[in-house]
Amino acid sequence: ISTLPISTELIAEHNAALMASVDEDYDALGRKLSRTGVDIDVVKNKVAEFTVAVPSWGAGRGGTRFAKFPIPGEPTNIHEKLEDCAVINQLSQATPRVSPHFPWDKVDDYSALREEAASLGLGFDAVNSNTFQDQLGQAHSYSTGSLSSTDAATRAQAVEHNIECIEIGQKLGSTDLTVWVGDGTNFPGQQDLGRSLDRYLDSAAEVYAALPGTWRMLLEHKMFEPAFYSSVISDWGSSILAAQSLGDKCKCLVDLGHHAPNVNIEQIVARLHRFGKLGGFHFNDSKYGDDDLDSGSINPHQLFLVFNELIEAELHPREGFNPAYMIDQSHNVTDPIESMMASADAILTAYTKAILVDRQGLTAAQEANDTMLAFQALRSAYKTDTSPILAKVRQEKGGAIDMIQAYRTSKYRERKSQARKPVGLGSGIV
Ligand code: AOS
Ligand code: ZN
Ligand code: ZN
Repeated sequence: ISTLPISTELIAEHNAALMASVDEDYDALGRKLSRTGVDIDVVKNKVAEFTVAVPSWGAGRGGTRFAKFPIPGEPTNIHEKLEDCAVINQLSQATPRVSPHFPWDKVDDYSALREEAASLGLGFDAVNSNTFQDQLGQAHSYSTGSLSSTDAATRAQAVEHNIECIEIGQKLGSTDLTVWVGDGTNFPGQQDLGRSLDRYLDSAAEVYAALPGTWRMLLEHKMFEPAFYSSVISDWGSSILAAQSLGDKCKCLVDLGHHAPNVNIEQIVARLHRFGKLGGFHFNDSKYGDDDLDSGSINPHQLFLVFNELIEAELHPREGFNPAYMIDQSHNVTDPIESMMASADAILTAYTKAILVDRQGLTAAQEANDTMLAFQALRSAYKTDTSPILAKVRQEKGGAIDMIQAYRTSKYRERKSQARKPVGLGSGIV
């Protein structure tokens, strides 16, 4: 039995009021695209198949190490988070999977949780382990690192936690384990840079050995934070070397915010794909560092260029090309449901524009070294307003044409603020 949180009548009524203008814009765009030989319905059908996962922790208000400002009606446990994720999926029709984080989302009965998610129209995506903070009652502190700690008992505990995450994931129907560690140093000389990677690789190999048949291990690199001098898996170079030494089932995950400003992330994407190691994404945007701002809010063009490489990768697949797409953002000043709906829209927009690139024209211009025409092939796709395609996709799948407006009309958050207990204050690390 389905228990969807937003009334389907409300969505239908909302769409009915906007349908005529969407049709008009869709038809106009269709005529424009047909002049260059593009069938808008083909594009629409491709976009309708694209989905991106949302993180369970993204449903709560994020925060910084300085403050967190909770909102009334914020979810406080995995059940409430799933319900909020169901709203995002119901209105966007683009986010049918949730990525859980342990021990944050720990429950007693995971088969029941899987059923609960299914009744909300959701499944589970990659499982995330957490060895970057200590939990109450934990035997060994991660203050010396986790998979790379100099302390053998701490490393063993981190390995065991990752294996437990795989076991939980199996019950939830996941097939990927995402491993991001905060391991690193704050002072030159604090640790030996070579030997800490040795220890990481040895521990990671133990986790890798526990992967069930079809499972993948996704290594997420990050330049800095919480470690401010050196991080063990700091960049895509460390990540791909680790993934190559661990084995075929180990791939790299690119979180867009985990690079130095101005780094050419789309080229990293192309490189990882070239060596069959592109495993997944955490979408967000950044201005300075790991800001976890909403996808496409700062640099939508970069997002488009990343998707341009993904389309290239799709057309020239390497073995095992099947990236796990996920949003990973910190919603510090917005309603997380609204942010994730808007982000799903930004991600699908970048994807749609990348589909519109005239691939033959682009390749011909590249072969002929016609720089301007090659650039224009990308530019003219990027300039296209694809919103009528996205609105139509949502409407046809049962979502809302204007997600934010429909969400506000539903008064979902107001209702939850009556029903849910208030969230405590404190730093909301994400
Ligand atoms: C941390 O910076 C990473 O983005 C990870 O993906 C992390 O596990 C996630 O943000 C939850 O804290
Ligand atoms: Zn991330
Ligand atoms: Zn991050």
